[in-house]
Parts: sequence; structure tokens; C-alpha cells
Amino acid sequence: MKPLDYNTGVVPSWCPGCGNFAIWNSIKKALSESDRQPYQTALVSGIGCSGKMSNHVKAYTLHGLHGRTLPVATGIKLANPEMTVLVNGGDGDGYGMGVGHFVHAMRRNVDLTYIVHNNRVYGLTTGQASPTNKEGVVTKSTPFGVVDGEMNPLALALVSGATFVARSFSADSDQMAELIQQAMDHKGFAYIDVLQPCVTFGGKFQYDYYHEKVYHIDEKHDTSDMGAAMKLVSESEKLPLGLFYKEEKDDYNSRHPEIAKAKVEKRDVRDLLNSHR
Ligand SMILES: Cc1ncc(C[n+]2csc(CCOP(=O)(O)OP(=O)(O)O)c2C)c(N)n1
Ligand code: SF4
Repeated sequence: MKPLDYNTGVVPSWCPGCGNFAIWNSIKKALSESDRQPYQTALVSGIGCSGKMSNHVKAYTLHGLHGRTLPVATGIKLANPEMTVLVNGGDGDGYGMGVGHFVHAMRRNVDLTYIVHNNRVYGLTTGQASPTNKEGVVTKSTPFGVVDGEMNPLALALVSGATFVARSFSADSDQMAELIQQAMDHKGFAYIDVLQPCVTFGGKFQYDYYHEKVYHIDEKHDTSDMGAAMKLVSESEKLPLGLFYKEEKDDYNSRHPEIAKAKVEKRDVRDLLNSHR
């Protein structure tokens, strides 16, 4: 299938120029290049502008509750081990409301591909500061400036047990597609933080801001070196992009073969729907 074949026909309501468009395109490109068919893929999203992704990708999709993408996706993966499960959430969804689930999914090393649309604000609710905003920045919810310190979700991922930790940028759709493809092929919790400008409510964190700061990490970077990865994700003046860390380790399903054996019975979805009429 070609990338456009993964369109559902639903027209996005995202603001023109929103970084979500590039994430959408990269997901479709990655699915196309890896030749994954819609019936082999599930996509779970949370509430928020980012959460609307489940309307736009041809796959089994579920638009879940705010902050609750990862437990739902975990259930899907445990019940359907052969399914590729993508998770899309915002920084508010995943680093605010859902941060507990984030840590536990990583320490379990559930085989998921988690893409966070990190625009530093709660976009859909018109621009309140999220945990990745910076101290002092004035937003709708912080008229006197953000008082809390900025959270570093990539460092949190490294110490929590994620086995694939990467960062991309919405103006770098090809690199993002490549990372998503690698993440889907990785057996274990693969996490990509995407710097995604919210062009309407994102304040100073726009394309120009990021263009000045981002750079691609050296090809010689050793992705098995946790210390080197931690150093990269701790940079704050410049923002490195790429795959920081990768580790081969048994995922949750392999460590619990009893769950895989108890996998769900395959049923025709029409029968299932009829049984609830
Ligand atoms: C439990 C719960 N709390 C709050 C809300 C209200 N709400 C809807 S969208 C949203 C912000 C989403 O922000 P983020 O996850 O960063 O996604 P973005 O819209 O920026 O993509 C909030 C707080 C909600 N829907 N559910
Ligand atoms: S409000 Fe921000 S995140 Fe939401 S669609 Fe518009 S630009 Fe994108």
C-alpha cells in the first residue's frame, strides 16, 4: 500500500501548519514502507489535538481517555501479540495526566511504539502549560509565568527501562518516518518524543525556535551506551535528534508466555457487534 492508501477519508481539523500533519504523514509513510496492512496494526490515541490521529489512519483505532493510552494499548498487545500497536498522545496526555502509565509501560517493556506529540502545551484546551514547558513562560494557565521546572521525558524514559528512546521534529518528516519504522520493528517499548509546534497556542516554541536548536546526532553515537544517551538527552541549549538508546531485552509478552497462550479467540467483528444489539 502507498502512504495515501492509509488515509481514512476523514479530513483533519488541525490548524493549518500544525506539526501534527507531519506526524500523520510519517506514520503513513512508515506503515507503507514496512508493508503493514491495516488489519495488522492498531493505533490508540488519547484526548487532545494529537488524539485525533485515530480518525485519520486506516488501522484498528481507538480514541481513548485522556492520559490512558498506554494501559489500553498494553491490553491490545497482550491479547494480540502479533499486532503492531502504535500509541499517539500529547505531552499533556502522556507526561501530565498519564505519566504513571508511561513509567510502568516502560519498566514492563511492553512491545509498543509510543509517539508523543510534544508541543509543550495542552493544545486542544487552548494553550495551558504542559509539564514540558519552561520556567517563566507565560501561557493561558500561567499568567505570571510557569513556576515549575521543565520535565525531561527522555531522561525519564532512559531510567524507567524503555528499550528504544528517540527524538524527532515535525519539520523532519523523513527522519521521523525512518524512526517510526525502526520503532515498530523493535521488540519492546519504543518511544519517540516529537517536537511538534502548536502554531496557534504554542507561544515561542515554533518552527524557527526549533530550527535554531536541533541537530542530528553523530552516526558514530553508540546506541547501547546508556551514559552517552543520558548526556545527549540532558542537553538543553541544543536539541539532538535521532535514536539515543536501544537495547535488546525480552518484552512483556515473551516474559509471560502464559498470557500469549491465553490470547483472544478470533471472531468476526460483525458477530461481535450483533451480539450487542
Ligand atoms: C480526564 C480529563 N481531564 C481533562 C480533560 C480536558 N482536556 C481535553 S484535551 C486536553 C489537553 C490535551 O493536551 P495534550 O495532551 O498536550 O494534547 P494536544 O491537544 O496538545 O495535542 C485536556 C486537558 C479531559 N478530556 N479528560
Ligand atoms: S491547537 Fe495547536 S496542536 Fe491543536 S491543531 Fe491547532 S496548532 Fe495543532
